[in-house]
Amino acid sequence: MFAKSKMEKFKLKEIETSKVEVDYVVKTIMLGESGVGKSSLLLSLTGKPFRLDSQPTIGIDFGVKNYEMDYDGEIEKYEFPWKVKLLLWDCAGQERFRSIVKSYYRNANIIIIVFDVCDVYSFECVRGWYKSLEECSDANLLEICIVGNKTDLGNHRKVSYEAGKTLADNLGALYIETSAKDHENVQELLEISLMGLMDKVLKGEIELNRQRKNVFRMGGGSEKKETRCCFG
Ligand SMILES: Nc1nc2c(ncn2[C@@H]2O[C@H](COP(=O)(O)OP(=O)(O)OP(=O)(O)O)[C@@H](O)[C@H]2O)c(=O)[nH]1
Ligand SMILES: [Mg+2]
Repeated sequence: MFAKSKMEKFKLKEIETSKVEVDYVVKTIMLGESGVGKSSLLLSLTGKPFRLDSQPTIGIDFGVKNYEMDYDGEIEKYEFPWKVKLLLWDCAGQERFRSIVKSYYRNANIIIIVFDVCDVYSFECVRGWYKSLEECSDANLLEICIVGNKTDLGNHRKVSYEAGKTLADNLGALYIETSAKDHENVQELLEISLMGLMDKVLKGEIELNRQRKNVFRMGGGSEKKETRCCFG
């Protein structure tokens, strides 16, 4: 699927501790209409059981994942593995929280826009969520992943894989389908988003602030920016 990029050369391993020094902090936000399953995806991502009675999010919820990223090959300038802390903001889909949610767009690195494959309206809203990003941040500096969730409800599906993929291609985004209920493709969702982001970093399309210095190889180039937190 990612044959032309360096993405397939990344090796990603989830690590437990958050006490290690990190190379990158990646801010990820999850958007999409109310009820599409964002909080259920967050539950699944953080190893918690699925809830049929999941309630609408009030404002914002939050999760953290830590990864070690290695690269199978030589890249001038970069020393691997990288320790990456991924901060995951689960935003309320309800209209009344829109202005709060928009205030979280700032300095985001990955945007995950979720729709429900059984709900055409939520799919039609994806473009609106994408447009809201353009108003608030530079969409070129982001990795965007569109997610068709609830694939376990196969018989009720209203949006085809092809429709989802075509929309994602048109928006220059990644596309993946998930089931938060069956925990299917959920870890993969974060992994492809993170690898997509880091692929752009390696290509020089996106610059992420490094949290610790000396991650560059000696003689392979110098740091352009001072280390500082990449959010806030
Ligand atoms: N069958 C099925 N149901 C799901 C799935 N994901 C979420 N649901 C259900 O969909 C409903 C809404 O899920 P939430 O995760 O709360 O939706 P949300 O996107 O966080 O909604 P807001 O917080 O209001 O924006 C709940 O009843 C969930 O149990 C899924 O993958 N499959
Ligand atoms: Mg929610």
